[in-house]
Amino acid sequence: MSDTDQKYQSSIPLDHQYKELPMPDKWDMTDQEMIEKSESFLSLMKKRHSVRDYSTKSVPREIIENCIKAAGLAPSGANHQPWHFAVIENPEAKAKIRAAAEEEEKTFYSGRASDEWLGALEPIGTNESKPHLTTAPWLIVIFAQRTSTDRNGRKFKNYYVTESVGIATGFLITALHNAGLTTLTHTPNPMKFLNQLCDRPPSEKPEMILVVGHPAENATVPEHAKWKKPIDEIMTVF
Ligand code: IYR
Repeated sequence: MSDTDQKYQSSIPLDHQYKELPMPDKWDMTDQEMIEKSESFLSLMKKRHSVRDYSTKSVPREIIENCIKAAGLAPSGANHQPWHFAVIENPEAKAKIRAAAEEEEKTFYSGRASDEWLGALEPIGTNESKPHLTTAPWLIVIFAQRTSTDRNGRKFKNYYVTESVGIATGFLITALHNAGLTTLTHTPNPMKFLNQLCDRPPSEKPEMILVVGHPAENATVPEHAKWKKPIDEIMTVF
């Protein structure tokens, strides 16, 4: 299958000229209203946890689709939107991903990772077993497009791809949390097997698997994950 296959072609209009529009969706809020908004968003985000224990409870596809639409609104280099989200609900497809991920992870945990890396992971308690890849109702595999192909089959470059896909992934995780869902970012190492399993061209780089669902009744989180850097360490004011 070649990269220029029609199903992989980008609909981005490369012939657009600069034209300005009055800013849409402008709103006015008082400082007090904005403080309250920022506080309530902060308390929502404080309730997001990376969870590894999922229930098999199903999640309507419409929610996943809305959250991916929100991710697709992220800013990106030259507005090229260099991302693709492969969404997997089919149990056999999830089982294949789990088997391939666990195969790679076995090698990672039993020698490929340095002692320093394994030491850093110790407080998180991870290992090569990834049951959440089959229990959770949805997996979203996020692909980054270093290059794309236009409607005429011509290849063009994308810019700030890692940054753009990172921002879109942040939007997605936040949208899913806001919808009441639980997520885990999972990065089996290496990840190239995902191209074949998700039918994506070799020009795309799998960035991560996002596990999406409801937490199991007895779900736990590592205590270490509750430790967050204080504001005076992550912010300086000039
Ligand atoms: N890919 C492995 C290892 C792993 C690496 C980091 I960095 C993490 O924050 C967590 C896990 C795995 O998913 O288990």
